[in-house]
Order: sequence, then structure tokens, then C-alpha cells
Amino acid sequence: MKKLKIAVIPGDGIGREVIPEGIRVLEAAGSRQGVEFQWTEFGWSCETYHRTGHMMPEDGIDRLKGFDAVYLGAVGYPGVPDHISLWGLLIPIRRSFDQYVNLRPVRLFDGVPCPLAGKRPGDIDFFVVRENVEGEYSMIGGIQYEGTAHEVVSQTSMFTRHGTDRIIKYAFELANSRPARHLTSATKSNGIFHSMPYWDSRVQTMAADYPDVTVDQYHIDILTANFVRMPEHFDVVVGSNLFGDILSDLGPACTGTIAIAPSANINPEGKFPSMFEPVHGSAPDIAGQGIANPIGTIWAGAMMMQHLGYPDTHDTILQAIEAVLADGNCLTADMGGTAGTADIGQTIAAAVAG
Ligand code: GGG
Repeated sequence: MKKLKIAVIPGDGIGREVIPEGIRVLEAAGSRQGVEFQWTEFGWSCETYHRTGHMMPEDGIDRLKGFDAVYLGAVGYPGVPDHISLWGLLIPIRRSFDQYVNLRPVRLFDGVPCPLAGKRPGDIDFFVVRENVEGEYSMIGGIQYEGTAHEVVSQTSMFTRHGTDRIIKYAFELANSRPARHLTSATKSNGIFHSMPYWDSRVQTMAADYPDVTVDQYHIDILTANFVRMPEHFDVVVGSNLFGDILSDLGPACTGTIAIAPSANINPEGKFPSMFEPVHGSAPDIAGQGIANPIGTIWAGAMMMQHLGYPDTHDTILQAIEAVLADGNCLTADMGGTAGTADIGQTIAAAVAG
């Protein structure tokens, strides 16, 4: 029996509360389906930063090499500026391991109260494909004349042909594999003069290779409005790093809670470990209370199993999530219930065990 070697980075805040529940569910699924795990925990976090001046050790990336995957909770906590914590841990992992696809499913589940009137499970079921290693998330820029009346700050987005084409291709392939065969591209080519017309032209060029896929594009402002007005329109939505990030918080919010949303940071070529995390952050306002919803982390664990070649384990976990949500007796406060983090983990693990 193969033992999967998983690097675990619980990180900050509620990341430390939801990750143990993800592991609990994966262990339950593994026992049932003959998969063994070897978990190696790394305590890298804002606490590490306070102690050492760095979010992770200098050889942190090297230490993660050789694992089958990375399972991460959340990054960021008051006391460390957000750009320091993110660029000290999450972003270096994504970039060093060329995890250029950030795949984020958005789905309305039976049992979760939907804030959009009249929407039913099945009406909202799409993927956001976010470019994950370039675009607006860049280190290019700086500040000059700092502290003077002439202070000037610049920040440059970077879109390479290689990076743009490979994420758009991934999104086309995904759309082509789904019954609706519909791809939406997020743009802002009326206001952003260089990068977004370029993005649009690469989408249009690649569309010729996928004649069965219907393609539309929306400027990001009306696209966010349409997520709320007509979420059933969407099937696969591809966006740059920043646009994809925004859309993949808004999408799950339209399904009732962003806490159920998972995020797979994938290196599709399998050259490096991929990383799986919930979409949500460290939520300092509720950290330490045992009330965080662990479903985004548990679902991310299921996506990890799919990526590692265990689709049955993925399906078993997802079916257990569906059943527990539909039952409605074990929901955290964000879904209208009173259950705690561990209650949800235990209930889903029990459903997985059968
Ligand atoms: N679950 C990891 C986490 O803390 N996410 C919050 C966040 O702000 N992520 C930024 C990003 O995905 O780029």
C-alpha cells in the first residue's frame, strides 16, 4: 500500500483549527479505501515571523520538495503586515513549485441557505480558474521620494505569453470536458490598456482550437454583478491572478458562505508538489473559539486526493459533505447552525467511514 507523504502547514488563526478536521476526514477515507498517509507538520506562521523575522526558514522550499502534496490552512495575522505574511509563505510556495493553476469550485449545496433569492442546488455549479503565479501579483515596482510631497508608488503587472497561454489552455480543456462546454473570460480591456487586450487576444486565438466551447468575456465590474444576478450562467470562468482571487471569494459568498470553498494550487505537469487549502483566510475575529467551518479544508483534502490519483476517495469525501449539509443537523454558525469545528469534522468523518 502506498503511503502518501503530505506536508502540513496549518499556518495562522483558524488554519490551525480546520486542518486537524481535514486530516481526520482524510484518515477516515484512507482507512476505508486502503490509503495510508504520512503527515509532516511545519509550524511556519506569523509566530515564526515574530520569532525569526521570516515566515519560514531559508531552506523552507527545499524541505517541501519530495512531498506528494502540501496541505495548508491559512496565512496572516494582525501584527504582521499582510503583504509580508503572504509573500513570505503562500506566494513563494505557489511560485517555487510552479503551481500556475488555482482551481476553485463554486457550488450551492442542498442545506446551505443561499443569499440569492430563488436559487436551488444545481443552479450554481462552476469553476473559477485563476492564474496563480504572475499578473497583478508582482514584485515589480517600488516607492520613490518616500516621505516627501513627491512620493510616488508604482506597481507593474506582468503577463507572459507562456503564463497567459497555459492558464487559458487549462481553462479551455476543463470547459471542453464539461457538459455545458462554456468558458467565460474575466477582463478589463476597456480600462487596462496593455495587459487586458493582450489577455483577450490570447483567449480569442485559443478559441479556434476549441470549436465546441462557447466563449464569452465580461469586464470584471459587470462580471461581479452577473455572479450575483445570474450565477447559473457560469460553467468555467478564467481570470488573472487578482480577478480570479476576487471572483473566487464572491462566487462562494453567493452560495451562502466562503468557508466551504476549496482551492487547489496545481502544477499540472506533476513536476512539483501541488498545494491544497481553503479559500478563506485566518479569520482572527473567530480564531480560538472552535467555531470555524472546516468544510473548505475538508473539500480541499478531497481535491488533493483527486489530484494524487484517488478519485474514489475524492468522491467519498464529497458525498459525505453533501450528506451532512443536506441533513442540516450539523452546521456551523456561518451556515445558520450552532455546531463547532470538531463537530463537523467528526460528523463528516463518520459519514465517510460508512
Ligand atoms: N487559505 C489560505 C489563506 O490564508 N488565504 C487567504 C488569502 O488572502 N489568500 C490570498 C491568495 O489566495 O492569493
